[in-house]
Amino acid sequence: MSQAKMHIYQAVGSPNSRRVRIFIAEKGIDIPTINLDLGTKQQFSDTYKAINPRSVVPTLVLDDGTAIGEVPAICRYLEEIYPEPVLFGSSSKEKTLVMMWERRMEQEGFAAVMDAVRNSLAGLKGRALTGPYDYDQIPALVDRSKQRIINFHTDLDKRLTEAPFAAGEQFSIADITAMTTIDFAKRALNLDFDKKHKAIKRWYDIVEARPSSSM
Ligand SMILES: N[C@@H](CCC(=O)N[C@@H](CS)C(=O)NCC(=O)O)C(=O)O
Repeated sequence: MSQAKMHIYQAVGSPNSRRVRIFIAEKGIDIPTINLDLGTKQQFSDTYKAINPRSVVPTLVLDDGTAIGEVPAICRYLEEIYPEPVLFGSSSKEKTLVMMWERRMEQEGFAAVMDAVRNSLAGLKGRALTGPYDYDQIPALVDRSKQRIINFHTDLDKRLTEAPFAAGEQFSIADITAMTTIDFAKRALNLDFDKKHKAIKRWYDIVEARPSSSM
């Protein structure tokens, strides 16, 4: 599985992998990719566990073999080595606001979708949380998670009446996480934002029109 030169392990249907794929497309760079099939549990092979002991994708492996997991950390590294176009903010204030909004998009949006999906899908029984340990599903969490997603849509709509993009004036990693969250909820739960959310619609049309959204 391992090879020299920077490369990335990912899975085609994985929304966390998609966040990184979009980020890479926005940077206009090309990183060799190794696809894992999560359905046949390739993430649990001994070879992959030696690379990412949490058995999750994506993982970025550097030329020297250093393995970087966690989407924001992978993107942060890519921002450091490919600074243009800026996706984490430019000034100290912008960088901090991007980090704040990225965390909010992930914790209030993306994590809620993940919880609803993983606690409801029959195929994920005993796998309610990703990672090396097995956890039973808690069906009562599904309704609460769906309510969290609806609240996320409401809060995102309000935010997008204040600023053109999630973190302010510029497109950033926070928009990538927000768009991935919206598409993930639509695809996996048939839960879209409401028609009354006009600010989301205005923003979504713009981010969806970027070539990176097809990643
Ligand atoms: N916090 C991790 C989450 C990674 C994660 O949960 N990835 C999912 C795919 S979207 C996974 O690897 N699932 C493997 C499994 O279900 O066993 C990150 O930011 O990379």
